[in-house]
Amino acid sequence: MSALRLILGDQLSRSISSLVGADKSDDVVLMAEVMEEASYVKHHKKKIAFLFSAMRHFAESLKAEGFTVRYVKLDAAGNTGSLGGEVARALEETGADRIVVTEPGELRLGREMRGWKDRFNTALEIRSDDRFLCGHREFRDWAEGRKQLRMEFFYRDIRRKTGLLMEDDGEPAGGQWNYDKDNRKPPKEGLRFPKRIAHQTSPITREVLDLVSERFADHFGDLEPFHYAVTHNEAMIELDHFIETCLPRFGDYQDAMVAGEPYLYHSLISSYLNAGLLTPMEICEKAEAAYRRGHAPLNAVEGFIRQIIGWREYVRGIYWLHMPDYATRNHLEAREPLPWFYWSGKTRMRCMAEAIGHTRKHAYSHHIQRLMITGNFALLAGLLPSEVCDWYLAVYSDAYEWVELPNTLGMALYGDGGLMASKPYAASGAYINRMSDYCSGCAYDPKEALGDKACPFNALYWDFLARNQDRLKNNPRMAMPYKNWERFADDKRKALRGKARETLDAMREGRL
Ligand code: FAD
Ligand code: DLZ
Ligand code: SF4
Repeated sequence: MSALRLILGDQLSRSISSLVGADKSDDVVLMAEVMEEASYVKHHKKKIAFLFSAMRHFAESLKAEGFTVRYVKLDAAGNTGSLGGEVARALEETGADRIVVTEPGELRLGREMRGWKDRFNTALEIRSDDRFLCGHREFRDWAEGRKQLRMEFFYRDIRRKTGLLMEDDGEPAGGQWNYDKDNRKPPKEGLRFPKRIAHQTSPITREVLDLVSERFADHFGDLEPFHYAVTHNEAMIELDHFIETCLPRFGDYQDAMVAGEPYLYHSLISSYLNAGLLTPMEICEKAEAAYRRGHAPLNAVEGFIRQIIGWREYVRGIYWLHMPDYATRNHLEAREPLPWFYWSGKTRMRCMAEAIGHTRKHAYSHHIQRLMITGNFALLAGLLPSEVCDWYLAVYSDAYEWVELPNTLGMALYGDGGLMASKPYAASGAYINRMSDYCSGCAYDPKEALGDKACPFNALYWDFLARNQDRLKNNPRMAMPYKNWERFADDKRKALRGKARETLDAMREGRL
């Protein structure tokens, strides 16, 4: 009995469950670069290059260990273009009589896989993905009977379960679970950000870059320079560098934004973690050790660990609990098509141009840019959630539907009506001005809501409140903004709504 063990592009972990119990002398490991996965959305060129190169390096490391690996390159003769097609070919050509695979991260592929048993008339074993700290059943049990699924309570359970930042007496380190109140510093002048690691281009990566440049020329984003880590070792080097140079200030400036600085003190590990080059516990244990040896303060380390064992696990839980209908939710009935400047980056709004510019160049922007700049604009302008979600899924190298969708539809767009966020993350230019240095170099004025120079976020913010009043006014966390709106004279309210209409027209006509 030989097994065909399929490893997907985001399953590049030596500990992946599909390899457990593998027989090196009999089994065949299948990995395939296929057009279907590379184009179900038009992924950023860097994302494709990263994954293909990381897949090829991972395959080499398995071969070096003695596995028989059937690696199908995108341009290989006979490549059928789909995972199902490659499984069919491999079954036929290797004589394997069963398929072993770890469950995929996306519902779309999971559904297809479940059909393989009948389609190929063969035994099929779909194993759970134990790289996550919280399994599907555990999340369902946690969610059952709760009216609100707040991340904070879920996170505390995972802290207890993993023992991360816990003291012997069962109390959280430092006596508190969450130090976010210390983590909202605006950028002060003169902050200096560490230079990031640029990994060398290996011959494998060079070959992949040439392939991507030829085959995906019409996809979004700059392919080169390309400095991503593409192996576990390189990703570990990057993680160590983050812990030594950035983690101590990660918390303080987690919400800050600075022009020309795509990374600040962020870790840049999401692409590696989501593809499997790193695992959550190895990251968090290193971060905790940095706290225990006095290298990084608790607010930084707790904040960082919370993102990984809290937010990341929680959004995955939400995705699997509420799919497939989650993807179609549109609580605020937003209908506006995605404006072209999300792709071109050509807009006079400096904050948007910065966030989109970083995205084009690096297939990366940090969390607060995703949430409070591009996400906030989409929320205020009422952009269609499905188009916004497709954009986020395409443009970031860490994007897979299980993590992208809840973050975009739930957290940024309030499309799930408050399942994830206790209130919409709607903010005017004043917030962006406080948390960034963007506004000083912008064509618009964050202090103006009316007139030619008025910051577009301002009138759109008031218009957002006004048009969603029926849906949001009873939310206690929205009481203050609605009080402010109601304090305005009728004339001012009318003028603001008129200005919002003008702003949307300018957006549609490419004049923003
Ligand atoms: P850091 O700021 O250094 O954070 C450390 C790690 O925590 C990240 O690497 C990531 O693994 C995890 N993390 C932090 N916040 C979240 C979160 N909200 N959800 C899940 N994990 C989190 N993250 C993705 O991995 N893929 C996505 O497709 C994605 N889409 C997003 C879309 C929107 C609209 C928003 C608001 C957020 C999205 N995020 C996504 C979450 C977050 O923005 C990124 O994980 C983060 O910016 C990655 O950069 P970093 O590695 O430097 O993160
Ligand atoms: C994202 C991606 C891309 C671009 N290409 C491939 C590929 O050619 N082969 C593959 O096995 N996986 C790829 N992936 C990752 C898959 O899309 C991912 O496994 C599913 O979306 C499930 O998360
Ligand atoms: Fe963005 Fe408004 Fe500031 Fe310009 S003024 S950078 S549009 S928030």
